[in-house]
Amino acid sequence: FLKAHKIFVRMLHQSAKKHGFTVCVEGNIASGKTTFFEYFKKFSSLVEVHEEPVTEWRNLHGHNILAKMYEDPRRWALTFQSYVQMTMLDMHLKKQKCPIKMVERSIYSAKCFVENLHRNSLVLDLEYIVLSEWFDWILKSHNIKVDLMVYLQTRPDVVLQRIRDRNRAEEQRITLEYVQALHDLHEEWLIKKSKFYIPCQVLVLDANSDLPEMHKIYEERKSEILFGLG
Ligand code: DCP
Repeated sequence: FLKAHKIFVRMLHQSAKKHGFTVCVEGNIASGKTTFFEYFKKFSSLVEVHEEPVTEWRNLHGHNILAKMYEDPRRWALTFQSYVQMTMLDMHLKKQKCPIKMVERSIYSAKCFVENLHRNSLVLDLEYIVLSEWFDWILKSHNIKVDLMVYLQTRPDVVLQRIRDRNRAEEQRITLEYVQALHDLHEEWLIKKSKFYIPCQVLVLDANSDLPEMHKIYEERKSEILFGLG
């Protein structure tokens, strides 16, 4: 098994090295992006992982901007989302050192959150316009390369249960309606393909199962995830 594994890793290495491959991992809140990365971190010579800087969002020069956003979205959603947009751009522009770069979410999925906030009047029309102008300018003026999006598709009731179980202080106010709305936007975007721009092919994985089952799925689908859909 070890020998086969080594050969597999060498093959992946050779192929990905030629091109440099970028994978963005998308999905609802608590869809299992962190677990996904835990699995792929074992290919450390091949894969570099760029996780969302949630720690920074919780402590930005001493301010918990994530908490502020949930406490008073009308006041803080624009501030939070403009900072998220900047941190996403930073992740996209980070120089790639390994053949495969994995990124948690993307500047594209930040749109789902902004859209949801706007639909619920938590960002005003003009705030929405300013964020969108920034977004369009970023895409026009930077080369943001994404080769594959992995969509961890989950049921809203499943993610809500995970949010309750992990019990992050900032996320206590999240309701089923909120994760349902984010779910619907992800589905419109990545499944129906009727909303927002998709920069590449999308691999959809059922991510409702528990951890051991998810690891099995990643093991079975790893060459598609690391190489793309061809
Ligand atoms: N968030 C947000 N707007 C964004 C990105 C994130 O409001 N544009 C919020 C939602 C969560 C927190 O930030 O409360 C972390 O978001 P993620 O869903 O991206 O990360 P998770 O930690 O939930 O990922 P997972 O559990 O899938 O590993």
